[in-house]
Amino acid sequence: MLMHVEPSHSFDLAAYLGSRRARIDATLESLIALEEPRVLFEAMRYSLLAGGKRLRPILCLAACELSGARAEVALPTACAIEMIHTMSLIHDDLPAMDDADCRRGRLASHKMHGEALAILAGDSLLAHSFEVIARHTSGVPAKRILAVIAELGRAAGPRGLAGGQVEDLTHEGKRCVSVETLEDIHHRKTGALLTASVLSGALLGGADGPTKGRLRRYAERLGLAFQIVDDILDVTSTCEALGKSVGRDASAQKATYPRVLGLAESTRLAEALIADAKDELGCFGERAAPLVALAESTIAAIR
Ligand code: GRG
Repeated sequence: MLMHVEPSHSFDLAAYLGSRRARIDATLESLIALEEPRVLFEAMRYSLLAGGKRLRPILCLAACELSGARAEVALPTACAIEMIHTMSLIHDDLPAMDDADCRRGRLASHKMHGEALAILAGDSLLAHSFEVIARHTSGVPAKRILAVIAELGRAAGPRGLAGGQVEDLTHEGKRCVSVETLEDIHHRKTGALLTASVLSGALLGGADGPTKGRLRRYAERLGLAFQIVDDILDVTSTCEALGKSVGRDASAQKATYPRVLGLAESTRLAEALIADAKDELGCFGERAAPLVALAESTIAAIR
């Protein structure tokens, strides 16, 4: 039976996030130093070091620690995951995709560097991410590293991000999209990389089967809730670099939870998913405090 998990009031999430982000940002900075061709490295760094929340790498480090290893073991993989995520954001913003002008409070990569360089910066980040894992991970059996590479390759490819994006584009503008289709799109576009982030940490940390199962279910629920919240917040998003409300208006054409279920039901569903996600971690007690607090923070913005 699942234990109900109450919020951990003693856990200081803000301090935790601050120190984790600082560690991740410093490592990312060192992993992509400026080289030739300079314009390419500048474009990679422009998007990667633009100050995202670093949720996926933080999840990876937290899952590694919960599984019994030092977070440091998973640091190269955590940074590689942020590279894959950033690559997907750059390509998502392209005119052929969402055609967005802004990202992370700045001009989108193609608006700043032109389309060709934006595409190549994304491609380079994706390729570099796997090189980083292979070259920089140490103190872990090679078998675990291979399993991580397989997880992340799957999450980025046709069964994950790329496939989810195709599904999303296919359904764009359609009046009737079922909840099942929507769930499938979101599982691939958002859930796959979030889940792979948590599982990679678990694999590197040496988690046993039941722990991996619980972490997977936690991450799947969190991933879906995260996307529902993102859809809800989309309605009010703004771009400081342009000084105007953008509301990611490509999403006016997109299948989203608020459009299919309405705002109230979407909010209720996100809350229920987060409660389920936390319940998966009940048996780990205080060890799961960071992951529980992260799950709670995901829906704080819509409460
Ligand atoms: C990876 C091969 C490959 C292709 C990419 C373009 C594409 C295919 C997929 C799009 C995936 C995408 C952009 C999904 C949206 C996920 C999402 C909710 C992004 C926002 O994440 P946050 O809020 O952003 O964590 P920050 O900026 O904080 O990192």
